[in-house]
Amino acid sequence: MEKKNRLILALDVTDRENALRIANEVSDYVDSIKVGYPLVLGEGLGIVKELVEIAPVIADFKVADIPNTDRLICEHVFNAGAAGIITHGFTGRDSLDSCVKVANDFGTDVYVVTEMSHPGGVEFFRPVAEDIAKMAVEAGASGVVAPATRPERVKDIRKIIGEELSIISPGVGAQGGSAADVIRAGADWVIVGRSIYNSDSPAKVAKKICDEMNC
Ligand code: 3DU
Repeated sequence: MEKKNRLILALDVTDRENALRIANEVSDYVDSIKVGYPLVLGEGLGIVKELVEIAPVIADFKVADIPNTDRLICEHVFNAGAAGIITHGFTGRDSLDSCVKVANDFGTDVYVVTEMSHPGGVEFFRPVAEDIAKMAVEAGASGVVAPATRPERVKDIRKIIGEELSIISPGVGAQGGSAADVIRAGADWVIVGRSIYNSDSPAKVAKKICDEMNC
C-alpha cells in the first residue's frame, strides 16, 4: 500500500449508498478503505468491487480457521479485488501460511492481528501478542494490526517485527487513541471508523486526522 496519508478508513456502515458516499467524500485523505463483516454482510462481497474504484480495499475478516477454509476465504476476497486481508494468528502457523500463499499468488497483502485495541484485548491476546508478531515475520506477512489505544504496545511490537513489516493501527478517536501518538510509537497507518463515518463532515474529520499525523 502506498504511504501517502497514513489513514485507513474503517467503513463499517451497512448500506451501499452511505458506503459509496462516505468513501468518495474522504478519498483524497485515505490510502485504503477497510471493509469487514458489517458492510459485506449488509451488501455482499460485490461492494468491494465498487469500492476498489475509489481506493484500495483491505478486507477485515479476521480470518481464523483451518488452512483449507482460510484459503477459500482469501481466494474469494482477492478475486473480488481486495488488495489485502486481515487474519488472526492464534490459529497457528499452518493457517497463516495458507493465507500468505494465496496472497503471494495474487500479489496482495496479509495483516495479522497481534493484540486487539478494545479493553478485552488484553485478556487473552496480551500474553501471545509477541509470539504472533514473530510468527507474522517468519510467515512472510506484509504487516500486523496493533492497538492505537496502547501506543506502548505498538512500540514493543515494532521492536519485534523490525522495519520490513507494516503496522496498521485501529483505536483512534471513538476508542480513545490518538493518531499522532501511535504514529510516533511506530505505526505506519491508523485505521479510523466511527469518528469519520458518523461525522456530519467525514472529509473534514479525515483531513484533521491527516494533519495531526504530520508529526
Ligand atoms: O473504532 P472505530 O470505529 O474507529 O473502528 C475501528 C475498526 O478497526 C473497526 O472496523 C474494528 O472492527 C477494527 N479493529 C479494531 O477496532 C481493533 C482491532 O484490534 C482490530 C480491528
